[in-house]
Amino acid sequence: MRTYTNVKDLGNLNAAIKEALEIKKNRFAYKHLGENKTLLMVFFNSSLRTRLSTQKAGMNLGMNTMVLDINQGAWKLETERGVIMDGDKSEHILEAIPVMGSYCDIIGVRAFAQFENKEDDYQEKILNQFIQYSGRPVFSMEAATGHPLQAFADLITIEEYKKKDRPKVVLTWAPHPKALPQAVPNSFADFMNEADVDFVITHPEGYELAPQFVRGAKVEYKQDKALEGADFVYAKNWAAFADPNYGQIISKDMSWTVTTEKMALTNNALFMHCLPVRRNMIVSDDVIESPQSIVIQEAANREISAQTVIKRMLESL
Ligand code: AN0
Ligand code: CP
Repeated sequence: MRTYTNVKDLGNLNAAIKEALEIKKNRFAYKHLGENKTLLMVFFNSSLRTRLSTQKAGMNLGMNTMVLDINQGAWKLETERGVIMDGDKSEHILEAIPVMGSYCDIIGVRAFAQFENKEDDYQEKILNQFIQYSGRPVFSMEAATGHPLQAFADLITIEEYKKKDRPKVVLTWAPHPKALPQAVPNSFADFMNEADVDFVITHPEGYELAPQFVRGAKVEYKQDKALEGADFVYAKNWAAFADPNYGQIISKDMSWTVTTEKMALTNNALFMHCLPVRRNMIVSDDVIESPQSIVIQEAANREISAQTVIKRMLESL
């Protein structure tokens, strides 16, 4: 595997889930693969889970791991060609990327949507420059439009906890004080559309996601109706995608918070969220602390999704 940015990069999804569950049973079985190999993780944005789980995955595989926080201690990077660099940016990304590539064997990149220009975000300008210029296999650790390590971990979690063959999985928008990217819901939809689940997306009008991710999924504007019979409730906030409101908050409707009353509409559903989560905005204390909440188990599976992807990349070196 040379790139990991979306569900298609995994090939056969059932085979990928099977491989992940085998890795989970014995996570040190492939320690020889990473001997004398170096993983570089480059962060343009903050992280708790991705940073720790991906580093742990690399270590499980016997790799040396290095972390670079671009905004803390590295030179500020210019990302556009043709700019006269007389401002605060000391280095161009077109030198920085091949230099980073020269010190490692595999690169993970976190570079969120900047919400300045929809085309730049949806063309994945930063991630694609790493793919093009690093000379190394590159995986997304949440880029502008996707978070495929999260969605793969989510799918593994659903596979582990489902009580029926084709569970109903509901992705629900929920309120949040800040404008958040569409990366997590995009990738969740990308994966659920390929998985053996009954997938429904619910959000207030105006929060429609990009059609290339929604594809054939059911979209229901009434949250209560969408939640009926749900086996999994996956909550997430995102800012508007549709023009002219791209990147903006158009509603903070607190009636969309996932509460005990909302969970009562479901088929005793399990509650999921990628974390970090703002309590009593996205989800009530009672729901996230209830036995129905599997957010911690879901986060733990980030180590497994990362390890499956890095293992495949090591095998392709
Ligand atoms: C980020 C987001 O919504 O994309 C990261 C989630 C994994 N969340 C925040 O910035 C709070
Ligand atoms: N879920 C997730 O990616 O968390 P972090 O932003 O803490 O890495």
